[in-house]
Amino acid sequence: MVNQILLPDFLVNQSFTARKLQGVGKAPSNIALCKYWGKRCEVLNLPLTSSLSLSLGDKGAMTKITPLENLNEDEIYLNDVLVAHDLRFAKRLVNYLNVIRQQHKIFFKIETYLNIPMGAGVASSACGFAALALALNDLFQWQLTVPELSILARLGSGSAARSILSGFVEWQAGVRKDGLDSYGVPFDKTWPELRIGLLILNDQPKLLGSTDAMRITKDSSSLYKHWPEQVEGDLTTLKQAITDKDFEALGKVTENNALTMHALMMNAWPPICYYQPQTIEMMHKVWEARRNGIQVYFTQDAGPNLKLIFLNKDLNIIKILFSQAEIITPFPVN
Ligand code: 2P0
Repeated sequence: MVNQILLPDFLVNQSFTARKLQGVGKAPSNIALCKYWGKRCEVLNLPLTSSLSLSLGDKGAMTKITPLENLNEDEIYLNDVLVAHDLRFAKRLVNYLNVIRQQHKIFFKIETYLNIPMGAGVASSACGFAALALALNDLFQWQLTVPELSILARLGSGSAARSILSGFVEWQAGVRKDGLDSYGVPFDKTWPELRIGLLILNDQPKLLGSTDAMRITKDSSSLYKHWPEQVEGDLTTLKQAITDKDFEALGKVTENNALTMHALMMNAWPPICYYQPQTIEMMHKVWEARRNGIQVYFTQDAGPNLKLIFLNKDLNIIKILFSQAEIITPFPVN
């Protein structure tokens, strides 16, 4: 078992001399249609199963990283506001940078800009760590490949492995202990008619983070043993649905995959329940809409908010039924 993060092989001989004044990286957020839930290695964020996501178009993070002269700690800004070092956001960034810089005594000003609602469960850690990995690569001009960038981002947060790419992305679980085969690969299809509706029902920070929730589920849910088999089937069905542009199949598998993930959590001990009354209320509203012939489905991550998935042809009715939804266009529309 790996319990300390070693620098990935591809960075060992790289230079840590900045090649420009500032490195910049930009990455989209993503939502999983087939979820990542459970790790085979917590230190390296290696998943037990592969997962498949859809990136959120121009919604995500932009990060600028500037080496600081004569300072011996990092300066962290989020949307132009200085972040105190004892906050979770800052701690995660500093811990991540400590892994990357290892023995090099080099500190940074890190400026992250998010254009997604904070605390809305739209994977701000995914796009944040992906943008940071890209910014480091730019600053030091490492010329890393896409798999290497994905691995680097994964060390910050698992789902960040998928945010290095855009569109549909499969994060391959891999089998290697060092994780060098666990990275995002494009599933190279577009679907410009797809729309995502973010339903922010509660923006309070969650009580239990994903890392802990995954561990509790994996260790205590008697149903968890069925999860890898479900994921395998769902990945196959999703890829076929995307290839065929079969929206009903895509919606059904996406919604069922999320509900199954939450069922595993309810089956864990202590039980984990990310549902709030408003979550259930909105699920019923989605099901009612479907009974009335509207093709709308939802997915839910480690929080109470729902993400609707529908086609542009139903945009007007969705805007009426779910007036609070923020509409996202994942693919460029001509
Ligand atoms: C996903 N989630 O596939 C799943 C589904 C939430 C529910 O990946 O511990 O922030 O940093 O690897 O990536 C959220 O967990 O967890 C997540 P870590 P991460 O999108």
